[in-house]
Amino acid sequence: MERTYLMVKPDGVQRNLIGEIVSRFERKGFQLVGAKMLTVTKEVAVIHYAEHKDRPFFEELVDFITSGPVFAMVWEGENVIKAARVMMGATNPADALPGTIRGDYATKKSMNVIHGSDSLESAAREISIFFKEDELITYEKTIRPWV
Ligand code: RTP
Ligand code: MG
Repeated sequence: MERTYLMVKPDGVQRNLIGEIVSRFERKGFQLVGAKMLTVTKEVAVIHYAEHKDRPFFEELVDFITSGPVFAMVWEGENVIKAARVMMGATNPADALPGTIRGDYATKKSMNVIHGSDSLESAAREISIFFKEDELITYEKTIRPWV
């Protein structure tokens, strides 16, 4: 079953959006298999955002993601990587449709509330950066056939 790495960014934690965000993915029918609060270190931020290291906004991005606690999660489900990206909305909240997380809760590209893996490869990479295998729980839900 496919897994993705989602993270409520420091702005989302400060604005008390953890519950709202978790709730959206629960109600959609995805399964939370790992979650924790943590503060991202500069070293981890540089690894996590390595693909952006030559972009002009890289320093601002690292400063922001390390500026306060985040809520790190692994979610499991059918096509969860793509579906979570759709539920998050466009990177720039000005382009994010109402009904998406960024469309409903963000105005700035630099503070867009949530991160989500963008491919199978990045999901595997990011999950391994933030979670040990024994922190991820696989379990059966009896209501699964209904969702
Ligand atoms: P994320 O990685 O956070 O899920 O966001 P994303 O895939 O939608 O966007 P990505 O291109 O990976 O960019 C990572 C984060 O960098 C910030 N950003 N700032 N100032 C800018 O032009 C700019 N471009 C990107 C955003 O916070 C974005 O989420
Ligand atoms: Mg990205």
